[in-house]
Amino acid sequence: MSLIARIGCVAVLILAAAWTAACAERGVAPDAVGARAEAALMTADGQPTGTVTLTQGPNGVLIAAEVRGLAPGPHGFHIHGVGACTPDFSAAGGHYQPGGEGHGFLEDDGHHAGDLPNIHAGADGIARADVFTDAVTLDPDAAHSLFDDDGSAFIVHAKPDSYGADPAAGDRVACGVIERR
Ligand SMILES: [Cu+2]
Repeated sequence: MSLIARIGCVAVLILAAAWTAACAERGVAPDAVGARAEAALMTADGQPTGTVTLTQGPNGVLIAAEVRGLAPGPHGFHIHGVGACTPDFSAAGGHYQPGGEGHGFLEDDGHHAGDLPNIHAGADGIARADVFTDAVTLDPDAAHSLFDDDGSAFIVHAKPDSYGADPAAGDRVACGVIERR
């Protein structure tokens, strides 16, 4: 084998190793792609108030939300770290953060895996949003899985997330446990 061919082979091997490492880090196993989940949102008094659907893609999770009965304007919309909404919405715990980062898209230290952009309700009180994130996965075997030991839940807040270290999003007005579909 010529020297140039050998160098070429080494380069291919290095690229293959880098590609494998990048895919492992992202944590999306091929057999997890296409997995679906859903959260049925309810108000504090137990009334249905919307649905969030999640679809696992090869590079992250696509989240589609429709929430009704909101005050017009922006609302914090997060994945919280415990799959429970009872006896009250505090059961959902804080934001999902398997990596231990701080909160806020605009902070230097990264953000919680469960941080998501605010959703905006129109004058009719309905908010619809599509969001994509690679900070979480539906793959139960990955470190940043929404299906960890205690599950996960969506929370809609009364006020918008500040995107800073203190979310300041106020009361929890809707909650839904994330379940496989
Ligand atoms: Cu929240």
